[in-house]
Amino acid sequence: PDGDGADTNVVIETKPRTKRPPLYKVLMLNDDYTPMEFVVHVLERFFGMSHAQAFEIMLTVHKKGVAVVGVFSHEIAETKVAQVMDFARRHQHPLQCTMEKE
Ligand code: TYC
Repeated sequence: PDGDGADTNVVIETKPRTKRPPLYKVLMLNDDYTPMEFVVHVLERFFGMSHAQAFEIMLTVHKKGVAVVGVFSHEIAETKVAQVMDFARRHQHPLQCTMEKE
């Protein structure tokens, strides 16, 4: 029935995969000069943390050198980093904030 034998009825089965967008960790880095209260304020203001939460994370960064302060889509992570870096620069603090793919 297929004439010359060419297959005219190939079914390619693929798993129905829904691809989620990659997530990015926003990291806060320790330094020797930025005041602790400033970092706490940044975490409250830009990451919606309570004062107690913010203080705890700030101390983790202070002691360990770095901590994840949130996980977001690429666009939101980029915005958070830019907001923190701009706010720190405007207050002349060397605070560093970066992002990396999860
Ligand atoms: N190490 C700073 C100090 O002793 C405090 C600090 C904490 C700075 C967290 C940056 O991301 C940071 N004043």
